[in-house]
Amino acid sequence: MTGTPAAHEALAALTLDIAREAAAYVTSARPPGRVPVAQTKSSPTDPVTEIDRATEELIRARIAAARPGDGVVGEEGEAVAGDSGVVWVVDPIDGTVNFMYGIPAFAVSIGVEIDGVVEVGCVVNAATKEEYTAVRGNGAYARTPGGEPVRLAAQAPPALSHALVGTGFNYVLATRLHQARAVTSLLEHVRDIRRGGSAALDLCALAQGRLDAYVEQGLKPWDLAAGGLVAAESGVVLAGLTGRPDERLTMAAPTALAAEYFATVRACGF
Ligand code: LIP
Repeated sequence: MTGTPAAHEALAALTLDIAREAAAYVTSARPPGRVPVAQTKSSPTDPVTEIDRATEELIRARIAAARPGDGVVGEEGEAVAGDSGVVWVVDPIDGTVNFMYGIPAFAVSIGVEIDGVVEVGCVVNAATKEEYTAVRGNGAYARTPGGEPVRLAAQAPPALSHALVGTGFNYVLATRLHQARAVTSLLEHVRDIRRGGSAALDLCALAQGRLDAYVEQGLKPWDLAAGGLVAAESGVVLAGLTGRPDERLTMAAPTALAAEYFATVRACGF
């Protein structure tokens, strides 16, 4: 039953409901000024706030109430195996540093895997309430508050030299320095870069035509699951250094640009 189109659409509706509720909580719970750090993780500049944790608890509670046999993999809590074949991949606040500083680019990102394949994705920018949704094989859509869903089709620039590239830098210094050197090389080949601070929103921006390409090293499954499906369903090709996108490297570009862009990224030493 979980594999039918009707089941996917029902999962998509539930995912959007949960993401909307979580995004509303994120903004309602945010105090004025800078949000205090509760703990750091991979490095002293890799923060988690109490609101990250509380938001993931809210999402997990809604999933358990609606679909008690499903598994959950989340950024802030222990993995839950489940026995339904459905696993929820959750980043309660993607762009935590942006959230801390009050930069309006932080998102609730929820992907839903069925038998190991992400079939549903939802990214809600908690600051702007822009929503991005995708069901595998049924396209990707963006919706602004009060508006109707608009189907997304990624746009390729006229040439690689005109590509606006989204990227990010890792919390771990050694990885960040490696990325900085590679981005410096890449800048010789493209228009410019933008560092938005949320992988999920960067991938949705690519789907929406606000970026032409994307590259980042160090993404976790919860950074990539939902935004990666939105991008793929808008006509974006995603790849890793030697195959599928993963933590080692995630590259993304519209089909017409992909081969040249991927070769250039590899040549720049990412
Ligand atoms: C963030 C990613 C972003 C990356 C940041 C961080 P978080 O996830 O979405 O692309 O550059 O370093 O990893 O930590 O805010 O959930």
